[in-house]
Amino acid sequence: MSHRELDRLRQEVDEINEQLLHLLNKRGELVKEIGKAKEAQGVNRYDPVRERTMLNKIQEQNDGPFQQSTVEHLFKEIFKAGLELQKNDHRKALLVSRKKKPEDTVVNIKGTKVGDGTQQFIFGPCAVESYEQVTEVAKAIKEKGFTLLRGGAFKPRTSPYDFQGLGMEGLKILRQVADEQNLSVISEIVNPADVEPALQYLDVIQIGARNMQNFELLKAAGSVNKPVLLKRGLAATIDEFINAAEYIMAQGNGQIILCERGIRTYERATRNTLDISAVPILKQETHLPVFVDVTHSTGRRDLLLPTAKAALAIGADGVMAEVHPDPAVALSDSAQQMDLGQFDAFVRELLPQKIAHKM
Ligand SMILES: [Mn+2]
Repeated sequence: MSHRELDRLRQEVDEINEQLLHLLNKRGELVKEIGKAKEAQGVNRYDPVRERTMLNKIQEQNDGPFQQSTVEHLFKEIFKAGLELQKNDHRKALLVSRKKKPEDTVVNIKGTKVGDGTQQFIFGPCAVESYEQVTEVAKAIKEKGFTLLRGGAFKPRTSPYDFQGLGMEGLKILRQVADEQNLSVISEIVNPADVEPALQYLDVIQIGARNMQNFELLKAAGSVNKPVLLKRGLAATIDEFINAAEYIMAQGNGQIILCERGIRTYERATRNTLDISAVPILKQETHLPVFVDVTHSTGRRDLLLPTAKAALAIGADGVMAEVHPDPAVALSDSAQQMDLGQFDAFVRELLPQKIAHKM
């Protein structure tokens, strides 16, 4: 075969590649159309009967040189790619998705910007116990130059006999202390009816892990103009987590911070298993800022620092950890809260540049 002949054949192959590409994309467009029509009718996208009919027809018409099994394999791949297109199209519809909005969402909490590339921190006791207890922690937070104070007033506990929190009284204490120390308040709300009355005390509404799929609560938080910190459920997949955020945003409130707080696995060395890879996945899939709660994911004081380092290294927008003046007598989570000395050491180790800067 002459060089010229080979060139000619290669050119023909190139042309066929081009035609195939064109046809594949044309098929893709049609499949997307079908996907939309099916969605409108509420019909399942994948239809194995239809796929079998298509394959049979193709194989009937196949006169080589490819074997039937090869043809089947090639077309199965094409079908799969079409199904993926439909799925991507569906995902595109989510308001919280990167596909919908490529730019990062920045949540502004009274001047503290979460999600703009700077690292932010939320500290405070597990539960609000008294004005004095919250003040002590708040002063330590302020002294280190942080601005976000957490504290639980409504505590959904595993056991109904455990401390349930001070309720609205606890929120009032948080507000008073935060105003005195010039901090912002983050606290959990558990009842949709409490969202409105709590607004005057809160700067960020927290929706806890046990309520991640409390859809009425998500809707209530979504219909007010206040940032929301949404924690991942203890047995929730990333997809379920993203859809929970979508519930909030679908009501009009897009000021959402996602918080990875560990998931339940068979591992018992930690209270939960910190799903650290969820952070970059959530950052890729959504435009929302992502926090890591190192206290509840590990349940161990000795792991707070290494997991916080990991969280920041992997791209989290911030870290949340619990601090109590005297964890030994704390009414909840006494095993994993830091005391004020440990809090000092934690910040010094985690953010040496911050402390150096202050000196
Ligand atoms: Mn706690």
